[in-house]
Amino acid sequence: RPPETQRLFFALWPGAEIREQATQIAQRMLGKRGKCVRSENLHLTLVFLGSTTEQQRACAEAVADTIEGTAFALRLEQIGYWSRPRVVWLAPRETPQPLIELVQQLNQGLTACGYQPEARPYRAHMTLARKVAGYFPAREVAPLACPVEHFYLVRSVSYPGGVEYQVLRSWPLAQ
Ligand code: 2AM
Repeated sequence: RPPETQRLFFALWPGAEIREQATQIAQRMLGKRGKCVRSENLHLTLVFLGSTTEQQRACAEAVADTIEGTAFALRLEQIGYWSRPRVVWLAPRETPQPLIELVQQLNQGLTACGYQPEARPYRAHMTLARKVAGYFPAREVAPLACPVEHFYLVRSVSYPGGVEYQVLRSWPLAQ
């Protein structure tokens, strides 16, 4: 029998207020176009681990324990559209240096756990809506200022009605 696995990822998880505001932006911009991500599910992925064994999970958590990250502020202010996955996202215009370093440290450490680092350059984004058909023009919105003081290990559980994200653990970033 193959080992049991969980679908995991490291993420930033903005507070409820920011997620509510992001949902309002999404609903205002998209109306009935596409399927808006529920407020409780809004996040920014740092590193997608995918299918993970118990052993790999322990390894990934040990890597996270060694991270020396710094807290930072995210300004979410750009809406964009990726036509291939058909998602509309909200993102910072510039990726803060501490965020770049956090993702780098995670990717570097995680190679020892048997993960293939993402080949594409990191693009911090919060997916607001999926299955958005047709062109959706990029635009700026009033910035959502988002203090980032932790990062999280999250499990994605799919069920017939959709997906649920379970936050498994959090790690603080130094002030
Ligand atoms: P997305 O929002 O751009 O779709 C949980 O599925 C999280 O992991 C989502 O934020 C999703 O990004 C990301 N994700 C899912 N599959 C992925 C993959 N193959 N590579 C990178 N990120 C992925």
